[in-house]
Amino acid sequence: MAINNAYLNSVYEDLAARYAEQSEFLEAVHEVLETLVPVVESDPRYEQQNIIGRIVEPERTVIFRVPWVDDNGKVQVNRGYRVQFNSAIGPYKGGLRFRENVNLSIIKFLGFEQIFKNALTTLPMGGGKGGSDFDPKGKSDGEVMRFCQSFMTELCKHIGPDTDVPAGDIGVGGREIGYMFGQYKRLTNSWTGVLTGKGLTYGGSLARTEATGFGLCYFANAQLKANSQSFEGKDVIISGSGNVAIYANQKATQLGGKVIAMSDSNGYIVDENGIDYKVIQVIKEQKQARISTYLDYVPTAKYVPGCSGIWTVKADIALPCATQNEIDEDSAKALVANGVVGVFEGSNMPCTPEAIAVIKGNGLLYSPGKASNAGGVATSGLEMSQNSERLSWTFEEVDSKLQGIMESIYAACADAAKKYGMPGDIQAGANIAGFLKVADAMLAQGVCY
Ligand code: NDP
Ligand code: 2IT
Repeated sequence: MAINNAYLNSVYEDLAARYAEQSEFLEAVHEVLETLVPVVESDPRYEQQNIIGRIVEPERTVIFRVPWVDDNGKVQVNRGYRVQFNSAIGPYKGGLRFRENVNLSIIKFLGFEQIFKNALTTLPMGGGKGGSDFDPKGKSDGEVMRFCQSFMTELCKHIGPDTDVPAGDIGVGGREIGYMFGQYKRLTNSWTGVLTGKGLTYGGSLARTEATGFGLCYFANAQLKANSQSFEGKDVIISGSGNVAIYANQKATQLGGKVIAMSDSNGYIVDENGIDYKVIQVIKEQKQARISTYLDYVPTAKYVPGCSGIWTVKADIALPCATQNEIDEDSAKALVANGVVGVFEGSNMPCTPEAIAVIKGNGLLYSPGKASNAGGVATSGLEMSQNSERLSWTFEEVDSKLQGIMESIYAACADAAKKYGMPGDIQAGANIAGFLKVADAMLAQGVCY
């Protein structure tokens, strides 16, 4: 759909023609640009200095071969990516995703979102993202280690504690970070905080594991509270059963909600008595098993194959925490029909544009991932601070900083939305508040990138 401003629309059209095959990237850019109309119309410098044309193009993109030897002695080849999108306000920062469907479009959409998300955290971090079309699922520990070592053998040339600091994302957890950190150290002969999400014995931060899920619920709680609501007594759907989903379950439950449905890429479970996050931890973190095995622990629960049906479960709050475009228009309609009060995004870009229109059009509360899932990268920023000062903070210290950051992100989004004439529109507010910080830094630094 055309953007209602000639300059923004021409930048988008140019991008759409140049990168026609990058559908996820174009979706993410369009979503941001259409909310920036009042911003570029209120300050001519953004157009004069072509800030939009610059912000949609990565500063640097690295694509590389990742060869590794599998357990049968066969030489495998995967592709590695690192998109260094924007360093105006700090070193590039963002996760690494290891999943079969990873391609340049997906890494660029994630890197683009990361620019605004990182700005919202108030910490000095630029935007970047990387990954590979390698999937650790079904691979042995040895295979994962050899892959991670090979991946880092190239990536180490492009990153550094003051240059670019990767972390985890889908398919990259503590194990993968550990193997990559070890290889970086060996290749550079230096111990630095070059990755976040590290283990607690070697520079990791307490509460980083929990941070994205906890942060999501702190954000949702702030938005619910501003609308005279809360988690108390509410039934909650959480898609996914990975890092973000597990700790979103823990915090939503602590805040008085009951998590009745969770999923993986094969199907979903429904347990009307409430899903204990500790059971999911055992299934996913210890056994690397499928969510269907939940029935071995709770035989009264129900398992349904296929992922999208989870949005038809009757509940009050939806927390998508799996992947992009997991809620389409029909799923959004099902949420509306079931009387859901709010959709708060834990995953990156889980709602399609059509789904967002249905959700917002029907008056549901809605928070975009770049605001409500920023707790993960914010706590990565806190890990970087601890590494720099060679100290570790307590769980309570990190958790309370996280909570403060999430509440201030909510306030910044709400304020920006109000200031630009869209009160209550947290999606527009997030894009505007994130953009203003980065754009003003780019203006101050001249045409350097
Ligand atoms: P994990 O790899 O720990 O878990 C991902 C979960 O999502 C798994 O349950 C996985 O199922 C499911 N999933 C993945 N792809 C699909 C798919 N195509 N359809 C249905 N389910 C799917 O990843 P995270 O929890 O770390 O990440 C989840 C989301 O949160 C991603 O969008 C990520 O970008 C975002 N995010 C993560 C942050 C972090 O700190 N980790 C920070 C901010 C955002 P299966 O087991 O079958 O693969
Ligand atoms: O999408 C994200 O914000 C992440 N995967 C976390 C990035 C980070 O650097 O902690």
